[in-house]
Amino acid sequence: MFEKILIANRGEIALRIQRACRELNIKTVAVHSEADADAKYVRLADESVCIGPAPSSLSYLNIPAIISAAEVTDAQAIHPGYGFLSENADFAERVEKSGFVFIGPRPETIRMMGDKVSAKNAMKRAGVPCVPGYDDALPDSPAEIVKIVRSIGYPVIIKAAGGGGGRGMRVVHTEAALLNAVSMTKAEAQAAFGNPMVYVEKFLENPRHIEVQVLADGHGNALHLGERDCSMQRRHQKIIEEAPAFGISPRLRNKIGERCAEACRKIGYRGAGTFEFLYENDEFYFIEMNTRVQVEHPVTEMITGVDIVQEQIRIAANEKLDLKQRDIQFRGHAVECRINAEHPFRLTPSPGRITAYHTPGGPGIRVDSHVYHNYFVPPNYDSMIGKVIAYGDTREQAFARMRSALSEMIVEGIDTNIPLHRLLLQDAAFISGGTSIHYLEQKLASLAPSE
Ligand code: MV4
Repeated sequence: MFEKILIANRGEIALRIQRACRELNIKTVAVHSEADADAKYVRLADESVCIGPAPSSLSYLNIPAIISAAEVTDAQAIHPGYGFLSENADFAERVEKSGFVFIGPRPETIRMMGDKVSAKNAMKRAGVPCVPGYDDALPDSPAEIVKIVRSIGYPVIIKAAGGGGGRGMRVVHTEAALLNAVSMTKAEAQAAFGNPMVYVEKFLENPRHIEVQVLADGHGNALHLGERDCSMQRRHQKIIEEAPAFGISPRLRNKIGERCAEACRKIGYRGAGTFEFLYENDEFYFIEMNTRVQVEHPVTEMITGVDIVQEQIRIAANEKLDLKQRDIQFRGHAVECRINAEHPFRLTPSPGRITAYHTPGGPGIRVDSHVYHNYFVPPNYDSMIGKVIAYGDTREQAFARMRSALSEMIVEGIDTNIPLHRLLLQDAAFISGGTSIHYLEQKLASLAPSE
């Protein structure tokens, strides 16, 4: 096992990774920007290195500074967390070329999943059900494009091969709008990702976003940890996630989960990973794979008892998975509310000083957050300041505990989305279960038409 790990991230996930390291008796190195010098996880780390000024491009995305920090502190491995450099294949490659272990998949795997066309083809070949569409990037010939899309049938969605997470997409309802939409998406893709390739899929009108968590070692062993429903989102930012997904039977869970685990074995996947699906009319359709730990990993940890971050570290240390699929029991229900420093309905960021802070507790409540009384939320980064996770024997109990937790929670001095969470936990359609990816945007529009 490693003796020292450098954590190339900030905020709650930096703290989460540190906790996993401490339990495994691994020393930690925190790297931080000038804006994060006073952060709790920086003080709690065994060592810390300032890697640059506040803007991410000069600090958390500064590859040479991070590798130098690993060199001067003699760390053996680098955990990238989520966001920032976590899915950057060039970073993973440079980490390994510099003699450190990258805690994540091989650089070639990250690169393959970063190209959404090659990711989809790999998964289709490996037996994972995909959204119907055309299996290649679109050709240049207008006549061929028209023919391809006629065979799929309208509506379709044009997506950038180098995109993902909702960036660079366009829905097309008619042939009249097709060629212009393709040109526009290509131009945007070139500008945003340096890659003009686009592909086309049947557009699913009202799906849910359900994802499957997997763990795979470098020795041919893979297992799934069930699914999460992440449909409660706006502008591609999830705000509530839960596990298991409402209405998925154990049989269906095991079927789709086993398809994902088998795909991991077939492509030689290593590390923790997430298969993202759209779910509509009782069918799963693969869209993308994430090669990092995700914000919402705690809901899976709560219902399986598996520490996903510790497993990532063990796998990176070349250990074999000691868990077998039959050891994984799904028990109870968990829900997570992401707490953001933003106006609850206008959704504008609200950085600043936290003048009063009280976190909830009690049975089944977990709070993953790096903030504290008098903490200053810097304006330079993502607005998420923490996560409240509620576990219960049933979905009803988990929701009741979440309501109680949200009623106890106090964050003053800045705006947060806690009032929105309180409202959603009382929402009849959400409570009934199975609301789609469009639900929150519709609800927000009906709540505050004037705002
Ligand atoms: C889709 C889709 C409908 N049909 N693909 C957006 C994020 C990116 N990961 C894929 N996305 C979508 N792909 C087909 N064929 C609708 C979305 C989508 C979405 C997906 C997941 C979560 C939120 C979303 C919000 C809007 C659109």
